Amino acid sequence: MSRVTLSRYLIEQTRSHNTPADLRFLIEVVARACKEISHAVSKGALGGVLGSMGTENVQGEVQKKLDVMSNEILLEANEWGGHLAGMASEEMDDAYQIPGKYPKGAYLLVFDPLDGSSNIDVNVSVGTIFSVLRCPDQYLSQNDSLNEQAFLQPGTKQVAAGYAIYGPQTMLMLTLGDGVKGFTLDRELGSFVLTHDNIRVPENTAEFAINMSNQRHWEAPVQRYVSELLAGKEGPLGKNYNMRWIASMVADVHRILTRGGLFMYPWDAREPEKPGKLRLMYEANPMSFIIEQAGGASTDGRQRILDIQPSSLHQRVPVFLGSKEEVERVTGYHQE
Ligand code: P6P
Repeated sequence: MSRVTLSRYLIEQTRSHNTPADLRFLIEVVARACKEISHAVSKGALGGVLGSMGTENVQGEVQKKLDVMSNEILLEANEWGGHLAGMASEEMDDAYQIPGKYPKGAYLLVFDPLDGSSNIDVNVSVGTIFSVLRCPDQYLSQNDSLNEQAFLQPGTKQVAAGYAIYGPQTMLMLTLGDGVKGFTLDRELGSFVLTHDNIRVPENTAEFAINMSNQRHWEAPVQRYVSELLAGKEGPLGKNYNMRWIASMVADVHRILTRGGLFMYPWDAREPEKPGKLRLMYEANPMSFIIEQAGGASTDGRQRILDIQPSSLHQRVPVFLGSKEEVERVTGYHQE
């Protein structure tokens, strides 16, 4: 059987689901940028790209050289194409305005250019997370600056979401709202090839992912639930659980997408004014869209993450996502 590349998949989606040409072009451009990021990441010390910039991003996090480089790769790849009204990134305080010399389009691209970058210097998988929204008509203008309000849409408004994971293989996981597809980068051809046609998250699991060093800071219900997981067969859940924590959301979510599991980054008392560590617009929303499209569930502990009405570009949320049964057990939240 001839191999289905990302380009062929997108063309066939256009025929079967009327995927707009500009959206198809957007995904192709983002995928190409991810190939360039993968190449830079894989060079490591040989590319002079490890280590920090000595600067901090809007989150107050130290910026790695590859954070800034990956951000620039995505901006430069997308700004000229005429498919975007604007961009927003974990690495930039404000929305990115499309330069006046280029035409604007109808989509908004939001991304974490290099998630898990604290792992780069120790050669652990990192990734790029992206989310695509339509720009509301009232904000579309070829001449005026894009108002940041245009981005503040609930996750249910996403038209596409995906991530690239730079691990032993470079893969692109993508949803256009019609299930989740996985593409593996064939480095010899330079093409993403469809290798996982219809990904489903197993409904139940015996594996959870959380940073246990924060346990004393969690709310009581989360502490109780995690202690039940640790109690294993002898405990109330009646089965033994395994634990993984890579501290790279892309890698932890990819494992869950592949073999099931529960990912948790709860609110904790270290920074009580912040509702969590992970960012809604370019981490929680795209990952929640993907997980739901694969039959999983995703909540902030009280409501469906995709229903949250954002109040700011870099808003944070608690995240509980993965195998539906486990998400429901820990949060009492029911995913339709
Ligand atoms: P901690 C990476 O910095 C990140 O944003 C996610 O990719 C990851 O899941 C989380 O933070 C790890 O956080 O507190 O365990 O280092």
